[in-house]
Amino acid sequence: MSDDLSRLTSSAYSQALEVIAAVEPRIAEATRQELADQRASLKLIASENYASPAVLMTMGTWFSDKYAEGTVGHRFYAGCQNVDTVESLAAEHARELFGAEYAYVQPHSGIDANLVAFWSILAHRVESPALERIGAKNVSELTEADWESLRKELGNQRLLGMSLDAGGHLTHGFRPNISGKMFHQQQYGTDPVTGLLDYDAVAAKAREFKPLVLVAGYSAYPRRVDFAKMREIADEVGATLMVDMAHFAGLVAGKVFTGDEDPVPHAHVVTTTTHKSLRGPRGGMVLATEEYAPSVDRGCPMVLGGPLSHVMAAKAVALAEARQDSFRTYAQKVADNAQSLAQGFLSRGANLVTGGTDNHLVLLDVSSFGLTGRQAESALLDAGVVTNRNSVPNDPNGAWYTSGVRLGTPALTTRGFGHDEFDRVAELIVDVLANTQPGTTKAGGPSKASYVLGDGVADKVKSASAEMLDKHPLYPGLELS
Ligand code: DSN
Repeated sequence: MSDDLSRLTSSAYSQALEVIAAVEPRIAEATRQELADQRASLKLIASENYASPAVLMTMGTWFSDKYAEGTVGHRFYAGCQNVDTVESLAAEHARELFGAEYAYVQPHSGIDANLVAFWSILAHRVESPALERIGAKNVSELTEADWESLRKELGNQRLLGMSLDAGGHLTHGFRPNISGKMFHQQQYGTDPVTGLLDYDAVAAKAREFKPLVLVAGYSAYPRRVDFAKMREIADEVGATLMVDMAHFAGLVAGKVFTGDEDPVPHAHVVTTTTHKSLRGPRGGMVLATEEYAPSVDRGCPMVLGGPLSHVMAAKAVALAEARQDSFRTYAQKVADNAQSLAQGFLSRGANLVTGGTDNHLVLLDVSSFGLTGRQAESALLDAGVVTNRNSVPNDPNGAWYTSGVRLGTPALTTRGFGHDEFDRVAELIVDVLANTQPGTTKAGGPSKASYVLGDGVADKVKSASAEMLDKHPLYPGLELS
């Protein structure tokens, strides 16, 4: 940020906090404290980032007060002309940034984006042909008996996605999620030896299961995916290829993932969040081919409540930022830094799922330290290192305690961390884990949650981190009065 912008941002936030404090001072205080805490910790949660002040400020306006159910030019409320401007601009930036035929920027989150995608695929692949068979143009023409048979068809579809412990997401057909209830689902995993996706095995499963929807994408798989191969598999079995690129959208936008690694030219429908590696506001988005556009466009009110117009405005700002050359430099650094982090662990004898990374995250298997993911996550937090525990393939500790810790580079790369800092981060993490012992339950048995962190380790790591964090301040120049 230039000095002028820093001064303006400092003054804007200081005054905004005064306005908030006049109503509920505890919220103003928590907001100040959140900035202080984020500034003072090593944020390694792979799905988090730091949005620019321009993106953050765009969310704090009166667009929040406007209802705008429907789509651009076709709203269920009057007075949506400015929301139309915002939504059209955000969609235009998204289409041009990703080279997509169609973009839908209303989803409030990644899960919402996936729900819109599921319903769009069902509407396009099941509902439309059923209407044709019945001889109706529109669902409003259906009789109750027609509805009954349509419901049976819609609710009798198959989805094949990556399993949660191989790195897939809850919404890719995992049982406790609605996606695992609304579809008959099966999951594909990774190779038990290499930990890598085995496309032949995915194809074999798809041939046997014949899904309507093949879901690709992940939230904890530290490797790139060949989407051209996934599309071949989908085409062979007549499935719609849906890619959830929430985690790596920034690497697609920044042209780190191109050709077969770019999902947009290969998938029928692509979903994403906007706040992870893409560094925008918290929200979701759907990209689609023209063929799927009309059914995605029905997302609100079919699946979603009224769009968050203030967040769509912030999406437009973030997408405009992502179209700048500097974003490509950032995205490449995110990937390079993940390599540095991975090498930092491997050179110190730690185990990584798949033996490394070629995206923005690493999955550290902490069982060699004698710890569960839960113990490791908690000990690291004591030392000011913010991570999240994560299952590893075939995890003996299940999804709650886990055996892994997931670490990503997008946030600290935004702060300006480079190779040396990420190597040092790996060293500090190994230091914490090597000095953490599993604790015991109240009854004296082995515990998967409690732990004992060696004396002085947290302070030593915090002070080593502080040196790096001070060198790369979060929101440089932003001073709250
Ligand atoms: N919560 C996101 C993540 O951490 O990957 C996905 O929902």
